[in-house]
Amino acid sequence: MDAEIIPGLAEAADLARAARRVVVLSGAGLSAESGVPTFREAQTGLWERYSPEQLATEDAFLADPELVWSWYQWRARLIRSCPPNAGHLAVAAWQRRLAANGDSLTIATQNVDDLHERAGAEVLAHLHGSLFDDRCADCGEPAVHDTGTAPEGDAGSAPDLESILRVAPPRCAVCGVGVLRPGVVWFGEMLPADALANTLAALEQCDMAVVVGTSATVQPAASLPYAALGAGAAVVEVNPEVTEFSTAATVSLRGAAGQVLPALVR
Ligand code: BJW
Ligand code: ZN
Repeated sequence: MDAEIIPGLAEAADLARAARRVVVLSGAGLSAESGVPTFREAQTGLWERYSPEQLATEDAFLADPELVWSWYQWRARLIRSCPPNAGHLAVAAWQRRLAANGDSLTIATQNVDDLHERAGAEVLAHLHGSLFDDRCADCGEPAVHDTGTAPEGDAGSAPDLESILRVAPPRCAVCGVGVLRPGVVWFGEMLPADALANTLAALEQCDMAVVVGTSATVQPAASLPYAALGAGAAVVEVNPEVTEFSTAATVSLRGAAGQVLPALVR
């Protein structure tokens, strides 16, 4: 659909033009047009093909560190091959424009990729961590190797777990005892306290929030847009599908981020 004729776009664009303190809350759908799979979409979502219980909990890692490490290495390689899309670029350009006027745009993302950064934006909070911030599973120290560029090679298609190329997680160079784990937040783990607190503080002071590309099902991230509403801000949702948050949003724009965000902030 042509972004210009999306219901609510004109109202949302007016809000965007007037806003001086913006928070963008992004989820996996923002990176979908870059080729990064989301989690819960029918057919293409990672949790349609893989079991989060087998891959995305601490117990899963303790039970089979090689399997979990190897799967996350595949995810990291895949993301390395994906460029930022028009949605990431629009957010980055909007951030620069507001900053040049002495205003602000703060990004808090649930995404473990680095596509906001590669689009040129500064990210306040990676609420669910990052695929490129490995740390020791024992002592917690960050990996000393450069994980920012480590996972190279062909990402290939989504691997079968039975035949995935198994690579043992490297041993921690700091304590020499533990092994490295991906720096992501698994189910049952707490979000980084500073990331959550800083995001809440930004939401409490913003005049507009944009919630883009999240199914709004995973807590506590799913509750964050309500903090902006509670502070009196307008909250615009961008998503091709209706979500749990749609009815609460000030304006809910039904469309893909790569189309809607450039039109919203033009
Ligand atoms: C587009 C688009 C386009 C498509 N443009 N849009 C019962 C038991 C145990 C725990 C719980 C429980 N009930 C609740 C909990 C807590 C749990 C939780 O919320 N679970 C629910 C699923 C039920 N939460 C946690 O455990 C969190 N920690 C916590 O709460 O600590 C306290 C606590 C401890 C112990 C017990 C209880 C509480 C941690 C959550 C960590 C989530 N981690 C993951 C994996 C990260 C690592 C990895 O990448 O593998 O984070 S799960 C996964 O979901 C990932 C994502 O960040 C997160 C959110 O997904 P997101 O971004 O919303 O993606 P999708 O796929 O869901 O949606 C995509 C959307 O995009 C869709 O709406 C599309 O329509 C849209 N879209 N194309 C715009 N082009
Ligand atoms: Zn260690």
